[in-house]
Amino acid sequence: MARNPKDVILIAVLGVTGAGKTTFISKATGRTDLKIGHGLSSCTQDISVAHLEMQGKKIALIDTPGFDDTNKTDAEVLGLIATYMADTYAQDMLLSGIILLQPINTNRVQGSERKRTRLFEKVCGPGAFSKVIIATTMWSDLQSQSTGSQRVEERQNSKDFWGNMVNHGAKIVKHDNNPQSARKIINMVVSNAGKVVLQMQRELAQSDGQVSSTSAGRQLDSDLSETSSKLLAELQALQKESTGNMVSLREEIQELKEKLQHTENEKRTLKRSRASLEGPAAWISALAGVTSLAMVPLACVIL
Ligand SMILES: Nc1nc2c(ncn2[C@@H]2O[C@H](COP(=O)(O)OP(=O)(O)O)[C@@H](O)[C@H]2O)c(=O)[nH]1
Ligand SMILES: [Mg+2]
Repeated sequence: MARNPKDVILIAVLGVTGAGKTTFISKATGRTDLKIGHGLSSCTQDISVAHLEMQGKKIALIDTPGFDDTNKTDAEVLGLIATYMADTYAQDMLLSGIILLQPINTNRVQGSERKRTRLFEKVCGPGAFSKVIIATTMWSDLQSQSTGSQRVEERQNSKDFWGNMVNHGAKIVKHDNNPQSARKIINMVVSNAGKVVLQMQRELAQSDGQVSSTSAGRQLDSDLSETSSKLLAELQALQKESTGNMVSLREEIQELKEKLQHTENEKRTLKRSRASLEGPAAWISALAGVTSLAMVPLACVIL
Protein backbone atom coordinates (compact mmCIF):
# COMPACT_ATOMS: atom_id res chain seq x y z
CA MET A 1 0.00 0.00 0.00
CA ALA A 2 1.08 3.55 -0.64
CA ARG A 3 3.03 5.30 2.04
CA ASN A 4 2.21 8.78 0.88
CA PRO A 5 -1.43 9.46 1.74
CA LYS A 6 -1.65 12.00 -1.07
CA ASP A 7 -1.13 9.24 -3.66
CA VAL A 8 -4.31 7.53 -2.54
CA ILE A 9 -7.58 8.09 -4.41
CA LEU A 10 -10.12 8.92 -1.72
CA ILE A 11 -13.75 8.08 -2.29
CA ALA A 12 -16.43 8.81 0.29
CA VAL A 13 -19.41 6.47 0.42
CA LEU A 14 -22.51 8.13 1.78
CA GLY A 15 -26.20 7.30 2.15
CA VAL A 16 -28.79 6.73 4.84
CA THR A 17 -28.39 3.91 7.32
CA GLY A 18 -29.28 0.64 5.61
CA ALA A 19 -28.58 1.97 2.10
CA GLY A 20 -25.88 -0.70 1.70
CA LYS A 21 -22.68 1.32 2.19
CA THR A 22 -20.73 -1.28 4.14
CA THR A 23 -21.95 -4.07 1.87
CA PHE A 24 -20.83 -2.09 -1.18
CA ILE A 25 -17.36 -1.58 0.32
CA SER A 26 -17.16 -5.20 1.32
CA LYS A 27 -18.01 -6.35 -2.23
CA ALA A 28 -15.54 -3.91 -3.77
CA THR A 29 -12.66 -4.90 -1.52
CA GLY A 30 -13.47 -8.55 -0.91
CA ARG A 31 -13.25 -7.94 2.81
CA THR A 32 -15.47 -10.14 4.90
CA ASP A 33 -14.73 -8.60 8.29
CA LEU A 34 -16.75 -5.40 7.83
CA LYS A 35 -19.84 -5.09 9.98
CA ILE A 36 -22.99 -5.20 7.93
CA GLY A 37 -26.33 -4.31 9.49
CA HIS A 38 -28.93 -7.05 9.41
CA GLY A 39 -31.44 -5.77 11.88
CA LEU A 40 -33.03 -2.44 12.32
CA SER A 41 -30.06 -0.98 14.13
CA SER A 42 -27.10 0.50 12.35
CA CYS A 43 -23.55 -0.81 12.33
CA THR A 44 -21.22 1.89 11.08
CA GLN A 45 -20.73 3.79 14.31
CA ASP A 46 -17.84 5.90 13.13
CA ILE A 47 -15.93 6.44 10.00
CA SER A 48 -13.84 3.58 8.71
CA VAL A 49 -11.52 3.11 5.78
CA ALA A 50 -11.05 0.12 3.48
CA HIS A 51 -8.41 -0.12 0.79
CA LEU A 52 -8.24 -1.68 -2.63
CA GLU A 53 -6.08 -1.48 -5.68
CA MET A 54 -7.35 -1.10 -9.23
CA GLN A 55 -5.21 -0.77 -12.33
CA GLY A 56 -2.22 -0.12 -10.13
CA LYS A 57 -3.97 2.72 -8.32
CA LYS A 58 -4.44 2.79 -4.56
CA ILE A 59 -7.96 3.56 -3.52
CA ALA A 60 -9.36 4.26 -0.06
CA LEU A 61 -13.09 3.91 0.45
CA ILE A 62 -14.46 5.88 3.36
CA ASP A 63 -17.45 4.30 5.05
CA THR A 64 -19.55 6.86 6.87
CA PRO A 65 -22.38 6.68 9.37
CA GLY A 66 -25.64 7.42 7.60
CA PHE A 67 -28.32 9.93 8.39
CA ASP A 68 -31.51 8.40 9.80
CA ASP A 69 -29.36 6.36 12.15
CA THR A 70 -30.74 4.34 15.03
CA ASN A 71 -28.05 5.34 17.50
CA LYS A 72 -27.05 8.80 16.41
CA THR A 73 -28.99 11.93 15.65
CA ASP A 74 -28.49 13.63 12.28
CA ALA A 75 -26.65 16.42 14.13
CA GLU A 76 -24.16 13.90 15.51
CA VAL A 77 -23.74 12.25 12.10
CA LEU A 78 -23.14 15.62 10.45
CA GLY A 79 -20.56 16.38 13.15
CA LEU A 80 -18.69 13.15 12.39
CA ILE A 81 -18.73 13.77 8.67
CA ALA A 82 -17.54 17.33 9.29
CA THR A 83 -14.61 16.09 11.31
CA TYR A 84 -13.21 13.83 8.64
CA MET A 85 -13.78 16.50 6.05
CA ALA A 86 -11.99 19.16 8.05
CA ASP A 87 -9.13 16.79 8.87
CA THR A 88 -8.49 15.66 5.34
CA TYR A 89 -8.88 19.18 3.94
CA ALA A 90 -6.39 20.52 6.49
CA GLN A 91 -3.94 17.87 5.29
CA ASP A 92 -4.65 18.74 1.65
CA MET A 93 -6.02 15.25 1.04
CA LEU A 94 -8.94 15.82 -1.24
CA LEU A 95 -11.65 13.46 -2.35
CA SER A 96 -11.74 12.15 -5.91
CA GLY A 97 -15.42 11.39 -5.73
CA ILE A 98 -18.48 10.73 -3.65
CA ILE A 99 -20.71 7.70 -4.07
CA LEU A 100 -24.21 8.25 -2.75
CA LEU A 101 -26.02 4.96 -2.25
CA GLN A 102 -29.75 5.18 -2.61
CA PRO A 103 -32.08 2.22 -1.90
CA ILE A 104 -34.77 1.90 -4.53
CA ASN A 105 -36.86 -0.82 -2.88
CA THR A 106 -39.03 1.52 -0.86
CA ASN A 107 -41.11 4.30 -2.19
CA ARG A 108 -39.84 7.58 -0.88
CA VAL A 109 -41.02 8.42 2.57
CA GLN A 110 -42.56 11.81 2.08
CA GLY A 111 -40.29 14.54 3.31
CA SER A 112 -37.59 12.38 4.84
CA GLU A 113 -35.76 11.39 1.65
CA ARG A 114 -36.14 14.90 0.27
CA LYS A 115 -34.57 16.36 3.43
CA ARG A 116 -31.62 13.95 3.37
CA THR A 117 -31.02 14.64 -0.32
CA ARG A 118 -31.03 18.38 0.33
CA LEU A 119 -28.60 17.94 3.21
CA PHE A 120 -26.32 15.88 0.98
CA GLU A 121 -26.46 18.63 -1.67
CA LYS A 122 -25.45 21.20 0.94
CA VAL A 123 -22.53 19.06 2.08
CA CYS A 124 -21.21 18.77 -1.49
CA GLY A 125 -22.18 22.10 -3.03
CA PRO A 126 -22.95 22.53 -6.76
CA GLY A 127 -19.25 22.71 -7.64
CA ALA A 128 -18.83 19.08 -6.54
CA PHE A 129 -21.93 17.59 -8.18
CA SER A 130 -19.95 16.45 -11.21
CA LYS A 131 -17.94 14.20 -8.86
CA VAL A 132 -21.06 12.57 -7.40
CA ILE A 133 -22.27 9.14 -8.42
CA ILE A 134 -25.73 8.18 -7.24
CA ALA A 135 -25.73 4.39 -7.10
CA THR A 136 -29.13 2.79 -6.63
CA THR A 137 -29.26 -0.34 -4.45
CA MET A 138 -31.69 -3.10 -3.39
CA TRP A 139 -32.90 -3.91 -6.88
CA SER A 140 -33.23 -7.60 -6.03
CA ASP A 141 -35.87 -6.68 -3.44
CA LEU A 142 -38.14 -5.27 -6.13
CA GLN A 143 -40.95 -7.35 -7.61
CA SER A 144 -40.57 -5.65 -10.95
CA GLN A 145 -37.56 -3.90 -12.37
CA SER A 146 -39.79 -1.39 -14.12
CA THR A 147 -40.93 -0.10 -10.71
CA GLY A 148 -37.29 0.63 -9.92
CA SER A 149 -36.70 2.33 -13.25
CA GLN A 150 -39.78 4.46 -12.73
CA ARG A 151 -38.56 5.52 -9.27
CA VAL A 152 -35.18 6.44 -10.69
CA GLU A 153 -36.80 8.50 -13.44
CA GLU A 154 -39.05 10.34 -10.98
CA ARG A 155 -36.12 11.29 -8.79
CA GLN A 156 -33.93 12.20 -11.71
CA ASN A 157 -36.57 14.59 -13.06
CA SER A 158 -37.35 16.25 -9.74
CA LYS A 159 -35.42 19.25 -8.42
CA ASP A 160 -36.38 18.09 -4.90
CA PHE A 161 -34.43 14.88 -5.43
CA TRP A 162 -31.60 14.31 -7.91
CA GLY A 163 -32.55 16.74 -10.69
CA ASN A 164 -30.28 19.53 -9.54
CA MET A 165 -27.27 17.28 -9.08
CA VAL A 166 -27.80 15.55 -12.43
CA ASN A 167 -28.07 18.92 -14.18
CA HIS A 168 -24.65 19.75 -12.75
CA GLY A 169 -23.03 16.52 -13.91
CA ALA A 170 -23.90 13.89 -11.28
CA LYS A 171 -24.24 10.37 -12.70
CA ILE A 172 -26.87 7.80 -11.81
CA VAL A 173 -25.98 4.12 -11.95
CA LYS A 174 -27.61 0.85 -10.94
CA HIS A 175 -25.64 -1.21 -8.43
CA ASP A 176 -26.18 -4.96 -8.79
CA ASN A 177 -24.84 -5.88 -5.34
CA ASN A 178 -21.89 -7.89 -6.66
CA PRO A 179 -18.12 -7.22 -6.77
CA GLN A 180 -18.07 -6.45 -10.52
CA SER A 181 -20.78 -3.85 -10.15
CA ALA A 182 -19.09 -2.21 -7.13
CA ARG A 183 -15.75 -2.06 -8.91
CA LYS A 184 -17.33 -0.70 -12.08
CA ILE A 185 -18.81 2.17 -10.04
CA ILE A 186 -15.47 2.86 -8.36
CA ASN A 187 -13.86 2.85 -11.78
CA MET A 188 -16.27 5.60 -12.86
CA VAL A 189 -14.82 7.77 -10.10
CA VAL A 190 -11.25 6.83 -10.93
CA SER A 191 -11.66 7.65 -14.62
CA ASN A 192 -13.30 11.01 -13.87
CA ALA A 193 -9.90 12.47 -13.02
CA GLY A 194 -9.37 15.35 -10.64
CA LYS A 195 -9.95 16.11 -7.00
CA VAL A 196 -12.75 18.04 -5.44
CA VAL A 197 -13.21 20.35 -2.48
CA LEU A 198 -16.65 19.99 -0.98
CA GLN A 199 -18.60 23.08 -0.02
CA MET A 200 -18.66 21.93 3.58
CA GLN A 201 -14.87 21.54 3.67
CA ARG A 202 -14.37 25.10 2.47
CA GLU A 203 -16.97 26.42 4.89
CA LEU A 204 -15.53 24.55 7.87
CA ALA A 205 -12.09 25.96 7.15
CA GLN A 206 -13.59 29.47 7.07
CA SER A 207 -15.63 29.03 10.23
CA ASP A 208 -13.00 27.39 12.41
CA GLY A 209 -14.81 24.07 12.29
CA GLN A 210 -18.17 25.40 13.40
CA VAL A 211 -20.66 22.92 11.90
CA SER A 212 -23.71 25.17 12.41
CA SER A 213 -22.14 27.90 10.24
CA THR A 214 -21.94 25.66 7.18
CA SER A 215 -24.74 25.46 4.60
CA ALA A 216 -25.46 21.86 5.65
CA GLY A 217 -25.50 22.88 9.32
CA ARG A 218 -27.90 25.75 8.61
CA GLN A 219 -30.11 23.44 6.55
CA LEU A 220 -30.29 20.88 9.34
CA ASP A 221 -31.03 23.61 11.88
CA SER A 222 -33.90 24.90 9.76
CA ASP A 223 -35.26 21.35 9.29
CA LEU A 224 -35.13 20.81 13.04
CA SER A 225 -36.88 24.12 13.69
CA GLU A 226 -39.61 23.10 11.28
CA THR A 227 -40.04 19.77 13.11
CA SER A 228 -40.10 21.60 16.44
CA SER A 229 -42.82 24.02 15.30
CA LYS A 230 -44.96 21.18 13.97
CA LEU A 231 -44.63 19.23 17.22
CA LEU A 232 -45.43 22.31 19.27
CA ALA A 233 -48.56 23.05 17.25
CA GLU A 234 -49.70 19.43 17.62
CA LEU A 235 -49.01 19.55 21.33
CA GLN A 236 -50.95 22.76 21.84
CA ALA A 237 -53.91 21.40 19.88
CA LEU A 238 -53.97 18.26 22.00
CA GLN A 239 -53.64 20.17 25.23
CA LYS A 240 -56.65 22.27 24.26
CA GLU A 241 -58.60 19.12 23.53
CA SER A 242 -57.72 17.36 26.76
CA THR A 243 -60.03 18.83 29.31
CA GLY A 244 -60.62 15.62 31.18
CA ASN A 245 -58.25 12.94 32.28
CA MET A 246 -58.29 10.81 29.18
CA VAL A 247 -55.39 8.39 29.53
CA SER A 248 -54.81 7.99 25.81
CA LEU A 249 -54.54 11.74 25.29
CA ARG A 250 -52.22 12.10 28.27
CA GLU A 251 -49.93 9.48 26.80
CA GLU A 252 -49.99 11.15 23.40
CA ILE A 253 -49.16 14.50 24.98
CA GLN A 254 -46.28 12.96 26.90
CA GLU A 255 -44.93 11.37 23.72
CA LEU A 256 -45.08 14.69 21.87
CA LYS A 257 -43.31 16.46 24.72
CA GLU A 258 -40.50 13.91 24.58
CA LYS A 259 -40.14 14.24 20.81
CA LEU A 260 -40.04 18.01 21.16
CA GLN A 261 -37.38 17.72 23.85
CA HIS A 262 -35.27 15.46 21.61
CA THR A 263 -35.53 17.88 18.72
CA GLU A 264 -34.51 20.80 20.92
CA ASN A 265 -31.57 18.76 22.28
CA GLU A 266 -30.48 17.97 18.75
CA LYS A 267 -30.56 21.67 17.86
CA ARG A 268 -28.33 22.36 20.86
CA THR A 269 -25.94 19.56 19.81
CA LEU A 270 -25.70 21.06 16.35
CA LYS A 271 -25.04 24.53 17.71
CA ARG A 272 -22.13 23.29 19.82
CA SER A 273 -20.73 20.90 17.25
CA ARG A 274 -17.25 21.69 16.08
CA ALA A 275 -15.12 19.61 13.73
CA SER A 276 -11.93 18.90 15.60
CA LEU A 277 -8.50 18.11 14.29
CA GLU A 278 -8.06 15.61 17.07
CA GLY A 279 -6.00 12.59 16.10
CA PRO A 280 -5.25 13.46 12.47
CA ALA A 281 -2.13 11.28 12.53
CA ALA A 282 -4.10 8.07 13.07
CA TRP A 283 -6.63 9.13 10.48
CA ILE A 284 -4.09 10.06 7.84
CA SER A 285 -2.03 6.91 8.32
CA ALA A 286 -5.19 4.82 8.02
CA LEU A 287 -5.96 6.50 4.71
CA ALA A 288 -2.48 5.71 3.52
CA GLY A 289 -2.92 2.10 4.55
CA VAL A 290 -0.05 2.30 7.02
CA THR A 291 -2.08 1.18 10.02
CA SER A 292 -3.68 -2.22 9.89
CA LEU A 293 -6.58 -0.91 11.92
CA ALA A 294 -9.58 -0.38 9.67
CA MET A 295 -11.61 1.58 12.11
CA VAL A 296 -10.37 4.99 13.05
CA PRO A 297 -12.78 6.62 15.42
CA LEU A 298 -12.93 10.35 14.95
CA ALA A 299 -13.99 12.81 17.51
CA CYS A 300 -16.54 15.46 16.96
CA VAL A 301 -16.13 17.74 19.90
CA ILE A 302 -19.38 18.76 21.47
CA LEU A 303 -18.46 21.64 23.72
N1 LIG B 1 -31.03 -6.68 -1.86
C1 LIG B 1 -29.99 -5.96 -1.49
N2 LIG B 1 -29.63 -5.93 -0.18
C2 LIG B 1 -28.56 -5.20 0.17
C3 LIG B 1 -27.82 -4.43 -0.79
N3 LIG B 1 -26.83 -3.78 -0.14
C4 LIG B 1 -26.98 -4.09 1.17
N4 LIG B 1 -28.00 -4.95 1.38
C5 LIG B 1 -28.49 -5.45 2.68
O1 LIG B 1 -29.00 -4.30 3.38
C6 LIG B 1 -28.69 -4.36 4.77
C7 LIG B 1 -27.92 -3.10 5.22
O2 LIG B 1 -26.66 -3.06 4.58
P1 LIG B 1 -25.40 -2.27 5.17
O3 LIG B 1 -24.29 -2.47 4.19
O4 LIG B 1 -25.11 -2.58 6.59
O5 LIG B 1 -25.95 -0.75 5.08
P2 LIG B 1 -25.26 0.59 5.63
O6 LIG B 1 -25.99 0.95 6.88
O7 LIG B 1 -25.53 1.62 4.55
O8 LIG B 1 -23.80 0.34 5.83
C8 LIG B 1 -27.92 -5.67 4.94
O9 LIG B 1 -28.84 -6.63 5.34
C9 LIG B 1 -27.38 -5.98 3.56
O10 LIG B 1 -27.19 -7.36 3.37
C10 LIG B 1 -28.23 -4.50 -2.18
O11 LIG B 1 -27.66 -3.87 -3.08
N5 LIG B 1 -29.31 -5.28 -2.44
MG1 LIG C 1 -22.62 0.50 7.54
